[in-house]
Amino acid sequence: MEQRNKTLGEFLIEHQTAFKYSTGELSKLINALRLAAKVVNHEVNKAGLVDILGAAGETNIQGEDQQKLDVLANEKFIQTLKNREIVCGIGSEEEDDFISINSQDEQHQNKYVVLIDPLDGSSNIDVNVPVGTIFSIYRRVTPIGTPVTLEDFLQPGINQVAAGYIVYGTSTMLVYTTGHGVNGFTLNPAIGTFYLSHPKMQFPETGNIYSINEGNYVHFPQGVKDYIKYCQEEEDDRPYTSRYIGSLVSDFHRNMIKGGIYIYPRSSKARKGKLRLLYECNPMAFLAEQANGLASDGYRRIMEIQPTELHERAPFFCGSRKMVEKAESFMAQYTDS
Ligand code: P6P
Repeated sequence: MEQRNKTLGEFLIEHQTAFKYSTGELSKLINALRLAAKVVNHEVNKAGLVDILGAAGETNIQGEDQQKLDVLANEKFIQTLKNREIVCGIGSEEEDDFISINSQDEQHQNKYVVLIDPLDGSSNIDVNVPVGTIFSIYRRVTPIGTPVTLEDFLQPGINQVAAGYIVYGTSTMLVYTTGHGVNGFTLNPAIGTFYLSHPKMQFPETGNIYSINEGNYVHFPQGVKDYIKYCQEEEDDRPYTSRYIGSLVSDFHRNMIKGGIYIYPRSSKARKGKLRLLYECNPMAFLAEQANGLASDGYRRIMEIQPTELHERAPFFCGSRKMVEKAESFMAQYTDS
């Protein structure tokens, strides 16, 4: 029989025991995300054909116009996670507060909380640029059987038990980790099955791509300005190539395959940067470290930051190890930049 790629379902069964808390719950969780991903993928891919483009007329807590697909993706992921009776709480970029899921069943033993950015890069939707979903999974820290509290969500990234993203690009991929490396699965839309297409993904130790919105150059800290100039000098393997899609998941995914660094620093316009610590920086940092990369705020490991607010932001330097270390060396020259 010809050898074919493993399906996501087969992979989950094969690696069930590797998940240290597993009683099959992680598989149910990833399966819930897989189902929602297929539904959202279907909507994203037909966005141009039906009237779900354009803002939903509301703004989210971030003050950003909510695109209709944002709202739909948020509803799909929340509903699917609720239905699977594995999760006791959800924090979403599109929800002002966390959602507590209290089953009527007094044996309510759901142990996990999920933090999610249902559709990151959504401003790209109506210009047909890839967007993504980012998720981050923790075990609750408050007593099982009681309603979740904010404490269950404000955990440092080092406590994550799983994290990943779905990228709705030229092909739709689910990329995730449970702390045992990073694996990528590509959807065959004809049959609705994800196949293991990128086993053991790793950032090249260095690269020649830097991803940053240089339109904000004048507002950047001096350390970032110096690093950008370093990337542009004609020396050694430089100048590097500038690639910025404006969709974190897509820039991250390309950099993980080709080598590169993504930077969204703080600036005089955004004192803590733009990306959200809990449902963008931490899950991407978990993936980066599991793929031999690094993720910092320019000075310290992202996953060691103790969150204080559900929607707090953090500066983000992430990618190939040597490139992040080089950028940090420029930041270190200026204490208050
Ligand atoms: P800017 C999308 O809104 C996002 O959160 C990331 O996906 C993306 O990298 C970044 O913001 C783009 O922000 O300010 O450069 O348009």
